[in-house]
Amino acid sequence: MINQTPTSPAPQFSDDFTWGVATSAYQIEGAAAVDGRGPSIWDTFTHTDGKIIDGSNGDDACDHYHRYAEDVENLVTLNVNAYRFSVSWSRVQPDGYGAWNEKGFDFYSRLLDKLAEKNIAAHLTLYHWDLPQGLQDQGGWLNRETASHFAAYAAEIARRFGSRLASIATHNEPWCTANLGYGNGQFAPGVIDPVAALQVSHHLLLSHGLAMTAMRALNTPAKLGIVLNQWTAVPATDSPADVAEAKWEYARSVQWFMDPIFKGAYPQLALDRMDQGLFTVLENDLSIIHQPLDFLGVNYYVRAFVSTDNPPKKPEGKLGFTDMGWEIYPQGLSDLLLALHQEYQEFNLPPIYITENGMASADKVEDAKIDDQIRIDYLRRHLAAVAFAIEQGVDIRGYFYWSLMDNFEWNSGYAKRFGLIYVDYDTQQRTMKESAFWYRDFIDAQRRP
Ligand code: IFM
Repeated sequence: MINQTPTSPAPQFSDDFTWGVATSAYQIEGAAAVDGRGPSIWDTFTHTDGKIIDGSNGDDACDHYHRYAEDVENLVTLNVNAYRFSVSWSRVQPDGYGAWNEKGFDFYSRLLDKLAEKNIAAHLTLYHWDLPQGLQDQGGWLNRETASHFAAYAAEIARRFGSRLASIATHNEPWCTANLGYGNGQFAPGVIDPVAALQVSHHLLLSHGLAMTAMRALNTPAKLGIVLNQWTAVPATDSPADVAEAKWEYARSVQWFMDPIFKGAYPQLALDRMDQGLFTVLENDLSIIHQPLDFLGVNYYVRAFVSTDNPPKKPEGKLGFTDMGWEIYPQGLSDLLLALHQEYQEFNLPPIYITENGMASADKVEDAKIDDQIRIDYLRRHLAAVAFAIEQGVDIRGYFYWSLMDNFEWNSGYAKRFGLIYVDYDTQQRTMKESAFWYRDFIDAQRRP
């Protein structure tokens, strides 16, 4: 078991370990209608009454579009050697099909230049939830054609930028796109239809496969993969009902995306509990989805604590809960990594990057300082969990904290702060939190002989 006490000796990672922070386009860029960017489903959603808790939107966000140079300087201060960001599809192709927008590409080119100048490896995500509204108007991810448009967009990004990128991930957390975007409607486009969510999850996987094929055909030097949000599913009690429910939860969330990619089939346990007639999978789809990856991105925030009681049992939360109400449970990260290793190693599991891990806390500026000890403790414990998994033989190559700076937290608006850097949204001033200094020093200590 890992020693989760904060006083345990700091783990030592290899010299070539990737240390990074992550962001996504809609959450930080702002400049929503600047230089020809087309609207995305998140523009539409945030401008619909009642969808975002604090009534806010990403029109300005962190104004990263104009302040990217300062933000890259902050990456340098943080000591990271990698930066994970996403491209706003509608910035580079306003409708999601048809004409490209050169000014949009120019922005990402400027960002890549700046990162290269500072020797920071660029890890690009193609789709972090912001579908061009033009494609939503044609049915969005429920329309199979969207997968082909996505592959064309992927190829264009790889063709233009592939040689300047360390990696390209097709999707970020397709589970969220399907289940929150189309299942419970909490995210854009706000559809509440679990059957549609199932079809969307398949089209997302199909689009991943088509994009991989298109980018491989270009021989892009960037490493290619996908980023999945994952968790272990822990039964609340030993009762057969809770144990069965936990297995089902793991099958429908984690294995639902992992199995088609690595095994070429949807998990039988999940299929057994759903009406297979509900979604359409064409004959070659699974062979398109099932192709080798150069890396797997794992985003970990919380375990699933599964109970059949009504209301469901809650975990004790010995280490507390984040400002999102998510249990702080670092052991879940090592448990998850070991479970993935065990199940998928024989199915060509590639090197893993922890592409997101982080917490929201109710940070306050006091005497020009943000003393977020809770985040330091969170980081320390989760890094210990990563180190433990590496010791156990899991091939993990990097860790990206979510997020570089506070930003637009989807339907929670600006109320939830995940950043290492505090953002004052009135002035756009960035201030390093104590956790930023801690992360900087931790990374520095890893590089010492
Ligand atoms: O902010 C999100 C991010 O966009 C995707 N993963 C989870 C984060 C925290 O909720």
